[in-house]
Amino acid sequence: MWNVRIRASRKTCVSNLHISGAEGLYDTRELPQTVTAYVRRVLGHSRGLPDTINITIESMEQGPVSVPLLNVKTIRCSSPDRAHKIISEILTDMDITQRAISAASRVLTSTNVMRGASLITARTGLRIEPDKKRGVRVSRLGIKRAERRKLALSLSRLRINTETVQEALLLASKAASCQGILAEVCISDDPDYTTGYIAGRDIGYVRIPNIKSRCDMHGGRVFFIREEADPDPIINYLEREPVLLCNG
Ligand code: PML
Repeated sequence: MWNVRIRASRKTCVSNLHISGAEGLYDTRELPQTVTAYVRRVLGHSRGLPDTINITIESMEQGPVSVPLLNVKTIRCSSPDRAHKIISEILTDMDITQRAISAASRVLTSTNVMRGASLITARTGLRIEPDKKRGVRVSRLGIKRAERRKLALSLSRLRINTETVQEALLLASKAASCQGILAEVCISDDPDYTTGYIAGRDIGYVRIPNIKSRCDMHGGRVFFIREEADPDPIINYLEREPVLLCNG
């Protein structure tokens, strides 16, 4: 199988603005149409036209493992304060300490948004990702076309069948299947996107509306990891091991 990744960006006077990205795992015969579809997608993005498009097509040495998608639910939440309380309660029930929750909160409310995720130890609340600026990227994941269609159907029934939800659910499902990870919390850095989520093997993918206020520039992704876990295999799994998601 092949991992296809695309990233589109545009230089501005202050930074290199990320416009959009996508990735998936594909058979050889699917490559030409996939690349065309990805390029079309980044050219049609609401953030405007990119001035650079990077495409990586990488052959996977190892076959993918199959991982079930998490169950999705959306809870009622009317404000960021309420969201913080809900998230704290869920994490506390998982024996994640207040210290770790506060460390996560600092990452998620920083406007210095990391490209990848922070890894936070569940008891001592230490950030153990090797590169604090880049974070850890969840990559080498995909879904077969028939499974994508089934997913689209079930999300349509919930009226949330968007690319954003699909991509976030795929990523969260791969991460939740990693042995050392207890939970994930994610807030989009898009100032117009105010729904975030908390996810984990036992709780599923729990969407939280109003996790931030409109126009807030902060966001990010954190993984709470078992205190005693070795970070290297976790990072290797998240970043490098191919995973195909399927409907459970
Ligand atoms: C959803 O609505 O379920 C997706 C929430 C998080 C999106 C994070 C992102 O920007 O990738």
